[in-house]
Amino acid sequence: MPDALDSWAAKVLAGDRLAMSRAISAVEDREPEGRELVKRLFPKTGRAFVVGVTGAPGAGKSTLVEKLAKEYRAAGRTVGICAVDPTSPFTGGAVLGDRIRMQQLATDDGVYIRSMATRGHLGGLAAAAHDVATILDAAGFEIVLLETVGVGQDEVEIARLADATVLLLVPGMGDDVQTFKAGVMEIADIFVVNKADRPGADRVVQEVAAMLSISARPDGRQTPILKTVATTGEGAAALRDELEKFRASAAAGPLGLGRKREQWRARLIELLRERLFEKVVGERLRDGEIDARLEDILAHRTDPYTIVEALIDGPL
Ligand SMILES: Nc1nc2c(ncn2[C@@H]2O[C@H](COP(=O)(O)OP(=O)(O)OP(=O)(O)O)[C@@H](O)[C@H]2O)c(=O)[nH]1
Ligand SMILES: [Mg+2]
Repeated sequence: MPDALDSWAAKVLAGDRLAMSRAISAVEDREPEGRELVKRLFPKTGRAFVVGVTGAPGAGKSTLVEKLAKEYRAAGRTVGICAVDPTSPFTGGAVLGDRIRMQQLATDDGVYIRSMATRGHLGGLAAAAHDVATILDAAGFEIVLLETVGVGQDEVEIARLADATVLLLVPGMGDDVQTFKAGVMEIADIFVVNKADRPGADRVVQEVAAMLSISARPDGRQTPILKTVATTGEGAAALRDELEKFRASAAAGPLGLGRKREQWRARLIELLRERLFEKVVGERLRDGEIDARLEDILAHRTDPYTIVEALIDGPL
């Protein structure tokens, strides 16, 4: 007999907005029913093209995402948008700004927009974003745009789950192109130099090109570098074209499959880490346990390795 979760899942699959919003809240809060829902939706997913849009705070991600969504709408595609904001939960001015900016899109039935904050839960951002992508995919959105702020681990995590990752740079970042290099530049499938109406855009393009020339991608593909003015929409059509080109090439070959395999491997390991940690914490760590153990370490009575081993392997 179908249970409440089955009918909830059926509503998500039918594109019911309220059911989707509740589903996203559930995975955002890492609630068990969110997991149960994802289990039911998963077999119906795998069709959406998930695009991660990432870059420094204020680079113009939301503005560009909105324009890109319009381009996809003009091409008849439905678009689900999720703006992940790890830094300013709930009250973030950026989130409010996004809402206002995207109001025009919000009246379009072929678009769904959601902002998400991580609320400091275990596993956090990437884990929830992954499930949100699954929900939007299940609800039938053909294109899923994930906006994420940050300059490090977050980008890498989003890149792991996206089918294509767009990295935004802006003129006037100075040495930032240098700092981006470590670990983040490699995740870009497409570079976008936004705010190209400002001086210095060409220099950024040259810097990125120079950097790319010394570190070729393992797949030998030339990473495109585009210029955009997100506020006017200039370059958004070209970005969509590049994304579609990338999609066609990546999906066609074994490279795309290899990427998926690695993404799911990383996802599985991440989930294992999350669940094992929850299990150990739930079963073995009593309130105050950590502090009690800390006393042993601070007094140099017991080393931290022994304590961890005792917590994991020792008697309950
Ligand atoms: N001159 C100019 N301003 C832009 C351009 N794109 C965005 N902006 C402005 O830059 C500011 C930040 O834009 P957002 O789209 O909110 O940037 P964001 O990267 O989403 O910001 P966060 O989500 O807060 O990290 C806004 O005032 C935009 O109007 C552009 O191409 N040129
Ligand atoms: Mg934004």
